Amino acid sequence: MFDVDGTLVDSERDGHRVAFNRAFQEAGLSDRWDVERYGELLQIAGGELRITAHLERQGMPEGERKELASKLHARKTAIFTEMAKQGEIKARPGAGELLCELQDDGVRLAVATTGSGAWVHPLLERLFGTGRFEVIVTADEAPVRKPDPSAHRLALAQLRLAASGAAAVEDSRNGLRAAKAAGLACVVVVNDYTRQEDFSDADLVLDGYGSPRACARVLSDPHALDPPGSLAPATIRRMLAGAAARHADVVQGDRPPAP
Ligand code: XBP
Ligand code: MG
Repeated sequence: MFDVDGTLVDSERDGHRVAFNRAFQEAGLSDRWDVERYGELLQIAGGELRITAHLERQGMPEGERKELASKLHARKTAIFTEMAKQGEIKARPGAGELLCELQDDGVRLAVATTGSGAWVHPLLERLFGTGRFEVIVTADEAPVRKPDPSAHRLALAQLRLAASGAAAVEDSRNGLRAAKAAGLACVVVVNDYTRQEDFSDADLVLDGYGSPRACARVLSDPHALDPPGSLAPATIRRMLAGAAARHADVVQGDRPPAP
């Protein structure tokens, strides 16, 4: 179950951030989010809430900022959708390869994102082909943003799977918290914006998907999964088997001793 922003695609710094700034400019506003400021704002999941928080910090009254944020976000969505359709947003290196390997291995693929459906669908279609994913949950279907687990839970329900039968791939603390709250094992593939976040409860943390030419660096491997320089289907399967065994141990431990 893949997240989109920052996980499957490199979309924040040169994608969403640029689209927000264009929307500000078109509306005649002098606000611009530089790379560093945008990194701070990423703690707020969801573009409209991100704009609202920014306007609130500037002291704009509630009624006014809600209306403006909604207008700006609608325009930002249109701009970003066009960027996605034009091929300006790139896949993270190795993401497409991993999807192919998983599919070849018989793994069912899904997306759980808190981005807007308007741009998620054309972006996935252009980069990976939407037919590849059995289920795609966006903010349109699960409007309460991560770290809320509703996107992951809805994807599980649509897949008709228990949490023990699926794994999440995320790039951020918010995404990891959402996946964990839904009961999923979770691999985090960090990027420059999320590298410093707290991933202590992740099942595996890598600095990329890795390839035979550029190995992924393992940042945390609490269950000794020992990935072979890349995130391989076998590693994900081992992670799920380990999570199931630990769960069985806990359930066993909860039972009163046999008479
Ligand atoms: C991604 C987000 C999104 C995008 C902007 O979080 O927070 O809001 O930054 O997209 P995650 P919208 O990767 O955890 O899903 O403007 O469409 O909200
Ligand atoms: Mg993300």
